[in-house]
Amino acid sequence: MSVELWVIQQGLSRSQQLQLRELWERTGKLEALHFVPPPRLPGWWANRHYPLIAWARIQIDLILPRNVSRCIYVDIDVLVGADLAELAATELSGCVLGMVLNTGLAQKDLEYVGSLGLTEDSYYNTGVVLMDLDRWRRERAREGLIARRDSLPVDLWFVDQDLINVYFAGCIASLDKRWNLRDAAAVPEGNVLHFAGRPKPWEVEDFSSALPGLRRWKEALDRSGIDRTEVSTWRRAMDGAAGLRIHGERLVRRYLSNV
Ligand SMILES: [Mn+2]
Repeated sequence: MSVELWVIQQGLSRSQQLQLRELWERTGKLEALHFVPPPRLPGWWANRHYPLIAWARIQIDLILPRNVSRCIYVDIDVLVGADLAELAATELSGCVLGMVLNTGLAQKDLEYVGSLGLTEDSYYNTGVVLMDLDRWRRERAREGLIARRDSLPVDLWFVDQDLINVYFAGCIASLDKRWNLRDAAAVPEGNVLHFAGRPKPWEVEDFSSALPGLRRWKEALDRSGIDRTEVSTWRRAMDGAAGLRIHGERLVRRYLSNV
């Protein structure tokens, strides 16, 4: 089976893109590779923890061509140790999306999820999403999601994840937890490991005392031959400026929603 891959990215240099292309070409299974920027959205949808690019998954029909009828969305903070072809063939039982339940929420998070009208048994993690794109387009999901955002609080703790869960509530196919295993102490074999919490693998300084999953991420990185390049000062400055603008937009939005 061959794979067509779209990388939703901002600020990857030419040389980084080339390194990634060479890495995937070495598998002999790459059909095509595309580097695409995220479509635009209002700045105030971002927050301190989740940049605007996290929302790109709700605009998937603007990113992928019309002839793509099914796709798997995968976050950046994962280590895939299972055959995604098996996930791609999983039955969605008439649902637009399939996801893994976001179990193990802390008490304060459970209360927050409750404020959205959801429970631990109806709140899914959006780090890995199996999507029926034909149905998504037919039901005009992007337009519906964007319209629904306006009726939710300005501050969403888990941004796109909250909106997706509220919007698709009651019609999400529940996937086996191995497709989005949020446990850095687990091993990747047979799983999609999702480093949803902290630290992120790229924030770990000393892997010798890190959890097994994180150590395996480092081994995979070393095998890939990809440089772990520092973010340039220019890029940091640009991100800082964008962060300030977004913070300003959020303040205005909060003010407007209170008057
Ligand atoms: Mn993630």
